[in-house]
Amino acid sequence: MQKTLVIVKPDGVQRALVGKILARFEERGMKIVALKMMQVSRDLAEQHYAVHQGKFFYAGLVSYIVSSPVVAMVIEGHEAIGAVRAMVGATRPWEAAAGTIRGDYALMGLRNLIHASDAPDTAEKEIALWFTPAELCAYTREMDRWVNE
Ligand code: FUP
Repeated sequence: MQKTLVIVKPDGVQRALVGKILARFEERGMKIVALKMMQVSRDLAEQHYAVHQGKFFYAGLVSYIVSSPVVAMVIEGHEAIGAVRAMVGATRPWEAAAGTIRGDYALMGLRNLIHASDAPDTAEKEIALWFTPAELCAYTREMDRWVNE
C-alpha cells in the first residue's frame, strides 16, 4: 500500500473545510495513518518548498503556509499517491475539474487548500520531513477487506 502526505493548508483550516476534506479520503476507503494540527515553522516551510527556492512565488508560498495552522496527515491506500492527487485537482483552482477538492471548494488565486505528494520519492521524503516514525500508526480496520479485496 502506498502512503502519501496530505496537508490541509491555512486557507482550508480557516475556511473550516478540514472535516469535508478528510471525509473524502475516508469515504474513498483510504486510511488515515497519521494526523496532526500544527503551526508550521519557517524552517519546515523552507524545507518543504525547497524545490521552489529561487522562483518568484517562493517567498509568498512560505509566508502563506506559516500564516495560520495546518492539518497534516499521512493517507494510506492502494495507489494512494496518484489517487489522492487526482482527488485534489489542478494547481490553479479555476482549472481544477469539478468533483475534485480544489474544483469544488476553490476558485481564484493560488490559495488552493491542500497539498499532496506528487510521486513515491517525494511522498517518502515529505512524510519523513513532517512526521516522526513513531507518529505513524500501523493498524488494520475491519472494513479494509471490503475495500481492498
Ligand atoms: P501542487 O502540486 O498542485 O500543489 O502545485 P506545485 O507543487 O506545482 O506548487 C506548489 C504551490 O506553489 C502551489 F500550491 C501554489 C504555488 N505556486 C504559485 O504560487 N505560483 C506558481 O506559479 C506555481 C505554484
